[in-house]
Amino acid sequence: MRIILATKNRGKIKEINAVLSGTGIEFAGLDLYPDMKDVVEDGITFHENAFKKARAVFDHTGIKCVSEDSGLEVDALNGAPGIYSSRFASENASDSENIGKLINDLTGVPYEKRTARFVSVFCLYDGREARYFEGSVRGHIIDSPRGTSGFGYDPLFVPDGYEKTFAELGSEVKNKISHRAKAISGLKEFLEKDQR
Ligand code: ITT
Repeated sequence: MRIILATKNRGKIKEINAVLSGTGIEFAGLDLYPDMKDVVEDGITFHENAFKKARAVFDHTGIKCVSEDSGLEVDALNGAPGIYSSRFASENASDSENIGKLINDLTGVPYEKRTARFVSVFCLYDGREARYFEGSVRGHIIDSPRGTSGFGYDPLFVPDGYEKTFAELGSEVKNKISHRAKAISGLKEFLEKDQR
């Protein structure tokens, strides 16, 4: 089964491959298509942006593909940064710049009101039909980064039921309980049935 994974985010690629390891399902990266241009993510939902990425890669390669759009929704910020998570501080912001802005925007908000959720939406597109697989995980945003594993906002996010951040818990725990792991489990089930 040849499916292209339509993402340039190395953190995502690593996690997706780790969750799929041992299943026999393997996605090919975009490495073979260095001329693939960045996709403009101007949709207003995770679903729309996931579809835009999958369609652009399908149009370029002609091969079935899977994309993912994800982000962090913070309740005290009315759901921000949401679909703007990767460019929260500025258009080409680094993870640490985004973390800095989030800490700043939540200054003075008490722990019990710092609730948030990570959301992941995968889109599988074969040129005719798009299918979506979603997952989310709730937790709290702390006021200074802790831990070095993972990527993005992981050093600030403490998932419900734990006292450590995703960046402290490490990939073994994160890849069992994360928004991405949950979304992939639906995708995996679908692909396994599809193969039979
Ligand atoms: P692609 O579009 O190429 O897939 P991207 O990084 O631009 O890569 P998104 O538009 O989906 O991907 O943005 C997702 C952002 O949400 C990501 O850059 C992080 O800032 C944040 N995010 C998503 N999942 C996360 C996770 O598991 N841990 C920490 N931060 C996460």
